[in-house]
Amino acid sequence: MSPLVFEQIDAEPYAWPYDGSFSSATTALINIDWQVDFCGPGGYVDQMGYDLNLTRAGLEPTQRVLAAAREAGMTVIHTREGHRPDLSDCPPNKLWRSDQISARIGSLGPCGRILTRGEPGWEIVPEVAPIDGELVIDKPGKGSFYATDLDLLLRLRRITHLIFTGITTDVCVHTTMRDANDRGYECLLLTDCTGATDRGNYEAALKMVTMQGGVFGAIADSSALLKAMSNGATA
Ligand code: C5J
Repeated sequence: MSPLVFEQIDAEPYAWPYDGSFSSATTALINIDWQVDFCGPGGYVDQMGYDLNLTRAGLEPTQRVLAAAREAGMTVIHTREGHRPDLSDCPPNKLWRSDQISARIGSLGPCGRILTRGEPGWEIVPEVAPIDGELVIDKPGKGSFYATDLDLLLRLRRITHLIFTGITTDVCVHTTMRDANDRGYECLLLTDCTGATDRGNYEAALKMVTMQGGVFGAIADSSALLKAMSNGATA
């Protein structure tokens, strides 16, 4: 498939990307932690007592973006937060904290063992599940670069631009976007394709991106991205 080039999109605080256009060959869509544990009934977030409507809100627009990225032949990457069944990659303080809020990592809940690889709660929800050929990154932490081969995979594909969806905005999405920005990737976060366990945190996390002229990149509604992607031209 020939690469497609797309024009800059309406974004805050600058038209994204900074370098004028983006290409299906050098841009990756990164879907962060769309797992049952973070947005499904009986999962980790539900066990902690947070409102699932907040973390599920971005699912529908993300489905549309995912379909457009697949059609354009963009690299699509999914991430999953979770630990080895023996919890040998789970820092004791993370384990302890989860216990304090009655959602101990590795303990049995309605969706199997909480935040544990291979369990039903750890799976990506069907609406945005990976298909054959898409990359899946398993990570023990909040950031997607820490203790994973994500950076290597991106560099080998000569990816320079990253578009983010996922949950939660203020935790795994932010940690990953900040790290990606430090590594020189040009980042865009889709505001309607992400959510947090708290509305104020979601809003604050979006605002933080826009400070200092785009301190970690830019934010935009998925409609702006889809508009640009519907007008792609071959390079
Ligand atoms: C959290 C995540 N919130 N995926 N993980 O613990 O954001």
